[in-house]
Amino acid sequence: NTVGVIGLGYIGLPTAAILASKDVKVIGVDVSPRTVEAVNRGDVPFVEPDLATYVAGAVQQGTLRATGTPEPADAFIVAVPTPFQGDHEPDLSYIEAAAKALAPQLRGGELLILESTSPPGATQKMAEWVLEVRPDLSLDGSEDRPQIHVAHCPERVLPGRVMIELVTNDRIVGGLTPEAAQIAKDLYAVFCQGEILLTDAVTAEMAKLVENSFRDVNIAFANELSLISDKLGIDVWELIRLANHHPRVNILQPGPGVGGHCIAVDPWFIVDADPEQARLIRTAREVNDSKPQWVIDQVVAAAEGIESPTIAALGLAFKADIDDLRESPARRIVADLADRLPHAEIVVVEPHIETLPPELANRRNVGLSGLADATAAADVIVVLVDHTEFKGRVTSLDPEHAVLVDTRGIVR
Ligand code: SAJ
Repeated sequence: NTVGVIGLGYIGLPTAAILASKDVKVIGVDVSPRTVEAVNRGDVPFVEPDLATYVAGAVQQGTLRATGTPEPADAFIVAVPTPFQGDHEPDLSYIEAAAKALAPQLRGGELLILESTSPPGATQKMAEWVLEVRPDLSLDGSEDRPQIHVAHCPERVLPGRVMIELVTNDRIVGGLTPEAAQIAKDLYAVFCQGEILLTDAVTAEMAKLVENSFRDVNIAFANELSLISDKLGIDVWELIRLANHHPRVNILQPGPGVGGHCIAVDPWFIVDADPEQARLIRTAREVNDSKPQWVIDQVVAAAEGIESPTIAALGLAFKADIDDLRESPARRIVADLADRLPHAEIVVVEPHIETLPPELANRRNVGLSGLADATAAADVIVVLVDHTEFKGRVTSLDPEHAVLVDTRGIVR
């Protein structure tokens, strides 16, 4: 059996590599020549624990190779980006391009899986794009036209644990037909040890979006509590810790905003699908998206009256103990502070990186430093990420010496 994986990014490449490690012949397809060359050398163009070992092994065994255009295969897995555009409308252009690129390779009988996180109806849409190019095929074998089997199998792996969670997580498989779901299940069973649950395509699409929206709404609740607590002069971390002693209460943690490329994006797909009724989901997004501005205002207020303040910003990553800076609220907060306070010196402490990202590196008033130096010199300390390295090391600060804005509650 041969599987074509379209899109060799954070999800496509791990999936291709794990299938190839199970002796499935995998042809990885990517529009970036850099990615294609890297994979064919046995290299990985981004950091994910253990992935490099899998890729190098599979390329050496001859079970994985990469190319720029799709080739015939028994199954195709589409794992391309689904960003949003304009007023948070899903942009399916990458799915459309992938569908139209693989369509000419179909002979009939193939399995076609959409893995990208997608708005409801995207799997059906992908099938329609394929049939536009190939009106000689069908989804149900009607009029004696050869059939293709189309399903949606959203990924749910946590960055940093991808190679483990690909194997151990339960998996939802939604078919445009029950037969398509069953055939897709057989493919995932090659490497997935979790339960594989069958449903229809739209339910599978929504399940993925709902999982991330659940988390977003609950983080928004915590973030809203942090604003109310600030106004009432109480410690939100103590408040949540106490409330969570109730056997049926489990409040998440407030922070400087919600980052990453999933939780801050996926809820908008539900809002776009039903703007009138998705009121809570939209409000949660707005609450979380407005949190960075609130943090910026707090830091600006703390620095007021100091002629050329030094601000220590602890953390740039989008969450604790990773080096991933994409869609990070901390990064946005530091950039905005540099604009708002041109006379301040902002000293960033981020133990997981060696150089600042470009938009911060070329600013005159932003630099990178170690924790001890940064906090010793600071007039204001803003904690943006709860990295393990910071815990217990910011506690002993003298409040007379610096004002503390702790968005993660690590200082007790
Ligand atoms: N955050 C808080 N407070 C919390 C928990 C998280 O402010 O109590 C913030 C984090 O700091 C971060 C953001 O939320 O900025 C997202 O972090 P996360 O750890 O909640 O999630 P991701 O984006 O790393 O991964 C999520 C996971 N989804 C769920 O847990 C429901 C993962 O399983 C998905 O596969 C992934 O999204 C995805 O690709 O969709």
